[in-house]
Amino acid sequence: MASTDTAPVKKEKAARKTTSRAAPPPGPRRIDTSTTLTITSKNYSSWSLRGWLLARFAGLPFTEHVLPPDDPSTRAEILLLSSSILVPSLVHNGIRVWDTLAIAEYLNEVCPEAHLLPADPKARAHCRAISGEMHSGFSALRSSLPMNLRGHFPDFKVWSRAQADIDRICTIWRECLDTYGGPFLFGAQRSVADAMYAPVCTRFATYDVKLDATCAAYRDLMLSQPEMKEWFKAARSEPIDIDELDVEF
Ligand SMILES: N[C@@H](CCC(=O)N[C@@H](CS)C(=O)NCC(=O)O)C(=O)O
Repeated sequence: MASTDTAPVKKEKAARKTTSRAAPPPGPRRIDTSTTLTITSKNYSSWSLRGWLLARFAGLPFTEHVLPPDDPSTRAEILLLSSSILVPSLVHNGIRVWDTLAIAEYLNEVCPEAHLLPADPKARAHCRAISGEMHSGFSALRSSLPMNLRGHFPDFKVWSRAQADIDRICTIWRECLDTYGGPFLFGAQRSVADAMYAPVCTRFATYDVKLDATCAAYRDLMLSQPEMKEWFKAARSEPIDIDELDVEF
């Protein structure tokens, strides 16, 4: 007799597609319904969050393609979209872009009116530099305080190398907020840098990282963005669980 025990699980784990539409930016725009952003877990995947926020900040309508990270067919499917076998991966007008920073640069080109990178060359260089620092650095923070939106570990003991990453991030934030006047890192407009550091804001909340008033206000502002609230809501209802990350530290 064929067992149906696994059928609901398989159904739950099937890739989910939803259309994500931000408020359109001013000016004419040809809507391309074939634009797709492939991501994985909304609870655990910080790079997925960055890519998704960048597309939303750009105002580009897109269809979400959410792949369950533990499904055996997932790696093969990601490989077709992203040569690095990593998400996020964007397909727009037949052009395939993977790697979060490449997606950010691409979105800045195709949606210039969104000003994902600041107009001023000095600020733009600064924005690229701190976004690059997030992209390639802070490995202690990333490995010891993994993104877990549903988790809350208030007594978490931060080890010294992760604390050094946290201190550097706070210095970056303070310099930006002081130089450009806030409330976002490069002033009134949300930029690539805000998307890059958004998962850090969630980690600071999950692990109750102690922050000064300036950095705490920036964290709270980012966590209260409508796009972040929408992402948190989806993360809460996500069926995927990675047990190792849900232990009490
Ligand atoms: N440098 C890459 C990092 C992307 C990355 O590490 N993505 C993880 C998800 S958070 C991934 O795709 N993992 C899939 C896997 O390991 O199978 C980027 O900027 O996009």
